[in-house]
Amino acid sequence: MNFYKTNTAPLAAAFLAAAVLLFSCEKRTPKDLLQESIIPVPVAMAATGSSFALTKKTVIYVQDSIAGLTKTGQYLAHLLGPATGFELPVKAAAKAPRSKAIYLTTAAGDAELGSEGYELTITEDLITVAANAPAGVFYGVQTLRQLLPPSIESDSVQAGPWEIATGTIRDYPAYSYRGVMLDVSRHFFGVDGVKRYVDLAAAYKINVLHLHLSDDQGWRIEIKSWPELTAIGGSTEVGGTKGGFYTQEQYKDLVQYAADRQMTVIPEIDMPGHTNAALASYAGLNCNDKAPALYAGTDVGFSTLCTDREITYKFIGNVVSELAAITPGPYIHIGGDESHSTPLKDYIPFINVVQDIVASNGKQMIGWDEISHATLKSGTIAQVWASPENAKRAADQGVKLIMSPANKCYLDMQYDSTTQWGLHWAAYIEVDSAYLWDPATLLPGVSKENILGIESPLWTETVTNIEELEYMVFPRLVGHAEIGWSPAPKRNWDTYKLRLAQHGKRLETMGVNFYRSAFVPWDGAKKAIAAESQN
Ligand code: TNX
Repeated sequence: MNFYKTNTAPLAAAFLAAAVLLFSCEKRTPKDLLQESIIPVPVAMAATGSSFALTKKTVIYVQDSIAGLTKTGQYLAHLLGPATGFELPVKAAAKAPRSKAIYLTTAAGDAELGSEGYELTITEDLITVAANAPAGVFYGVQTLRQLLPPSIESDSVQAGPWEIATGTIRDYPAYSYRGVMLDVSRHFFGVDGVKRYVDLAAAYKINVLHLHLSDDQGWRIEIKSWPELTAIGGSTEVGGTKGGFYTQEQYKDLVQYAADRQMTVIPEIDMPGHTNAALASYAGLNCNDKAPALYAGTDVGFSTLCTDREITYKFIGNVVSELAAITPGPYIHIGGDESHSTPLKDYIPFINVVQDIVASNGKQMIGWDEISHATLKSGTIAQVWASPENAKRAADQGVKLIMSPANKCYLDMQYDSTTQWGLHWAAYIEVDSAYLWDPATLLPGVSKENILGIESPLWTETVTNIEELEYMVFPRLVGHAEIGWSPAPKRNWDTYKLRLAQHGKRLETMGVNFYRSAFVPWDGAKKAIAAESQN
């Protein structure tokens, strides 16, 4: 019998419609997707005015047998669990489910989205996060997270309801490199603290964690072939307090934790300057064969590896090869900044040799902008922090740039003269100033084509623990995240500061110790409501 060709069809359809109505008759709260405070602001949004209700019956489906997706599905379930009290199951599905589900898929088949973009479609019955690759799904999940009330970030059960505005979001990043740097040398930060930092940064679609692992004040990564680096060089930090270091196992664990959040770890070993901790550990790395004392101050520019000794290059070769073996990402950062005790005639050949060492270990070299004095390979990357001339010289050599201008990006710069921690040699950087710049137009001779992305470094001469770290990082990093992700024409301080104000509640619920800048109307919404109720 061909059911659809008989005249019972209209009746059957009406019956079906009635059944659908009956089973989905929960009243949906009208909600406007365009009113939501999403950071970074997405490329495109369209609202349909209703809402999806997350309940204990919601199921998270991941497209069959894609490993990265299952992890992201579980990540989402863990994210939603504590505040909702729901134990949402994560199941594999060959095709899109029909209702009461969140569906994660990499079958978007949509070239415009690239490898990190996503399309998030929310109907009354179904949420779909579609991308071309797991990273895109992960970022779609971060956006979805921001569509729930701030109380979703609580670690104890909250009242709900958990309603998500319906509509569609299409989104992909302006820059492929969106980084944070943490200096664990001046003050050491343990694995748990760094993991928290990774979690917070990943929530804003940051995809690189650059670890500044060595400096004058401390060597922080186990190198099995040179054990004194950590035994001696890792023992102290600024102020002379006890230092610390990561074992290779701990580092690998951190790398995996970051990878599960779509973040690539870039290890930095600073050279030929900023090396007192190494020089104190091995006398032979010094031109006079004398190991200096450990250094717990905050001066820069006084130390250098002995650039004409064979042992120096054996040392670097061993360090780079051990690091390369535990670093799946494509980059090794070799510092190269402020080598004031290394004459330029020695510095240039030194950087050229180190560049070859990094390449022979299958990695691309990153260095601070001073490396532009050397002859750079096409895969090398220069990180701009201070000098427009160095930036232009690197761009003219055809290499890509990471933009970290100190007067905009340095998270150790004080907000204003009253800030308790930090320095101000480059600038005071208020929350608006950190946001109000465009990497593509900042420097003469440097345009978007030259730029891989942006990175926000936190130097820790004055920052000693996670609470202080959070205060310096938040909320400026949130603005940097928007600069790195959102298209320049979509960025606007007047609308951003309102969205950021809403995120204050999120950060608070996450327990983040952030700076309540007077330039952001944190309680503006509350005031508006209070004013209304007085009328
Ligand atoms: C400059 S930036 C440095 C660091 C300091 C920082 C303090 C750079 C490549 N070098 O050694 O920690 O200033 O703001």
